[in-house]
Amino acid sequence: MMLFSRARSGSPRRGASFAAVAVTVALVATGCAAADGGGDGSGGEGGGSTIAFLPKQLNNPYTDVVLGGGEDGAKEAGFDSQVLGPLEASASAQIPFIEQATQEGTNVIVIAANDPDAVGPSLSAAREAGAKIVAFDSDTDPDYRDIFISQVVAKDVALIQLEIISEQIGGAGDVAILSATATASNQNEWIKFMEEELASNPDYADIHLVAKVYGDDDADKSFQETQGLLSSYPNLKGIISPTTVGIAAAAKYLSTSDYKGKVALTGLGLPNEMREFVKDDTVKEFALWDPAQLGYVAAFAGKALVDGDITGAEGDSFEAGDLGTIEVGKDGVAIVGPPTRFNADNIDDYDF
Ligand code: RAM
Repeated sequence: MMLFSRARSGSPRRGASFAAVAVTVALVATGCAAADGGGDGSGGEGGGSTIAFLPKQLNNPYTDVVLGGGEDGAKEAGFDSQVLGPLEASASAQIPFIEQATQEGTNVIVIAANDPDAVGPSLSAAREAGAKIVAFDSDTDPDYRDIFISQVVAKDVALIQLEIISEQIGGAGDVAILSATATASNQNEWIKFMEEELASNPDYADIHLVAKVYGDDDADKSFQETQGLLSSYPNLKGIISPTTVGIAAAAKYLSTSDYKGKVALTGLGLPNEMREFVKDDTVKEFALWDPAQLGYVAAFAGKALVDGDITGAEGDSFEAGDLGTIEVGKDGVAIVGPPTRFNADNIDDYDF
């Protein structure tokens, strides 16, 4: 099977209208609105239950695709759904939105944490009020959530990016990482695995990580950080950007610079954002998963928690609609699927 059909929900048209709704919600969020469907915390068979999606930030095309899948999953699982969250991915910006969802009595909060600890106290208060907490994309400290839906095995995400950069720079040279925010747990976990692998795998003995910089998932800042890396490290052979915002901004910079074709770029990107840079030879290959699947599975995890079918413990399993049975592993982490490599041969097969 190729990619999940819900990739369609990330099409530019649908993604844009969904984002517009989401931004409106964010701007009117005051912390006192009533949730659709009441949300008395009693759960039941999904009817009348509410689910609130709280991504790292709203104005991120990756978020739009994730939420498109989340919205589909919520509908199939019988939830009334809403999206709320900040416009920038800063550590404490999510707290007022958690408080809002709690006051509204939402049954499930699905959160991609900008900081694993900063959101802890407000998530604990939400749980005390009866909400189930599903972390997705970027985990909280495990004490603050019932389950974490991880797109892929974290170490595999790290390894695939190292494999690609190594192939592109002939296994030797200086490389740098352009990340998102410095507190994002998903980014930091992938970077940690990359550093460990570089230090221990003899295949990578001649590759040196010379810098880690943070573009905060802001396109302008990521663009400037790329520029800074290239001027500070004249011998740089490659850049790894494990964020869709970062890799697109770095590709934009490289594509019109003298470094195009000389400095390799890989990481995690959206095919629709990276297509032009693959076609103009700025980028040879990058990776990702199907982000819509992440949102879709998170909604069904919320349903299984509300219905009392799972607690999020290792060994639990739940049904996730078209994606079948999902198993919960160690530390309450459930994995959605493997990463995919995108290059000139296959990029036109994907639409998200
Ligand atoms: C960015 C965000 C997100 C990450 C993807 C790959 O959009 O940092 O958290 O999972 O890239």
